[in-house]
Amino acid sequence: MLSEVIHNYFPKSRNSEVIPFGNGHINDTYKLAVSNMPQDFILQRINTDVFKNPQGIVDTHLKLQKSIRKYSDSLTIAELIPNTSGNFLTIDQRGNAWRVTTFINDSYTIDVVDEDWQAFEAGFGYGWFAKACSEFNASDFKEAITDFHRLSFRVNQLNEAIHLNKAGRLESVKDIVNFYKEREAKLSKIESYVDEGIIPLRVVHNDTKINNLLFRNKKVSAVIDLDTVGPGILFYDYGDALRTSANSALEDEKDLSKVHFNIQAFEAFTKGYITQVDSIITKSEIENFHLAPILMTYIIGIRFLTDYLNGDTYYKVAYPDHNIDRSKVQKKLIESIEYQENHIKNIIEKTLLSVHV
Ligand code: ADP
Ligand code: GN1
Ligand code: MG
Repeated sequence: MLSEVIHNYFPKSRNSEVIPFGNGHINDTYKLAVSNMPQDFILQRINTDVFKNPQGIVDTHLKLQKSIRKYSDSLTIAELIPNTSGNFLTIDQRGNAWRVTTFINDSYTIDVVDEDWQAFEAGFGYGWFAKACSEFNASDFKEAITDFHRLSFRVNQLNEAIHLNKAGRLESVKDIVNFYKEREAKLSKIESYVDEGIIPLRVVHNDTKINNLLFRNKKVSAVIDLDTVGPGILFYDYGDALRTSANSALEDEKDLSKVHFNIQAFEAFTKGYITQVDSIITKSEIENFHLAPILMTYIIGIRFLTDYLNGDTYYKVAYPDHNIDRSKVQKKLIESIEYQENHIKNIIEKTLLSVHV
């Protein structure tokens, strides 16, 4: 299957080496080395259970790669490579959707921030991406997954999973379900700000976890995983990025005593972010930013919980309790954020509100 796909891109190549690559939860990712080609590639089977319109995400990627390079020499995105028919998407005989992009050399990903410069660079990287996308009109893009970050949609999915209890796991996670349920009403209000147009709709990344950035030496060098790029608010990207960039531990850490919201990393991220977005961000956006880490952590936390209750049909899992372990980490992070609420607000005031346009 793989060799058939590779042949579509490199018909003259005799040998190729394909190795599974990275820690993504959604697509199947391989590093591809082809004989006679000086550079390596990333080959990905797009998860079409998740992305129902793979051509749409390829089209979005092409739009970005046309314009985004002018924004920096030091930061980049991977470029899509056409197959021999000139298409950027290859559908194999079984109906699988594939794409090939350039491999960003000498780079690495980070899963846990353990030094402040890493968080600063993460903020710089996602800030750069926000600025580079500010030339686009949200109305020219479509959401890759409808209502992806809409809290009410995610809550409905959780309620349905609770009701159906497909995997028979509900009883064992009642306390976790209760934890999330208790916070639902308080967090719902942010959705209305978006609907009322108080927070402007932009083109944003929508999946800003820290391992969707590539680092080279001690600098951020690329923003990857562009599948979800489309309409959204800066709030989503800022909050979702902090969910991992300011987590003191892994997203699936079993020892919850290691998990807390690292306020120093949070501040460093915010400082890196504002160096890039200072010319585009507005006061109305910043005013709600203090709610972003908690809301985005909450949304991802209930998505992991929902998937656990449904029997692990969405995220890749390495073992049966993987999704509930991830959800417990988000729960612990939420508790830590709640505990430091005032401190978070103060840092945003000091770092962001003083420089807004
Ligand atoms: P998923 O949607 O499954 O998360 P990603 O597009 O994020 O898939 O890719 C998974 C991993 O593969 C990334 O976290 C990164 O380690 C690696 N990766 C993806 N694209 C590139 C690239 N162009 N160059 C180098 N590494 C990459
Ligand atoms: C998925 O694709 P990946 O692994 O970078 C997910 C995100 C979640 C994240 C949680 C399309 O991100 O929304 O926040 O897992 N992406 C999709 O780790 O659902
Ligand atoms: Mg990814």
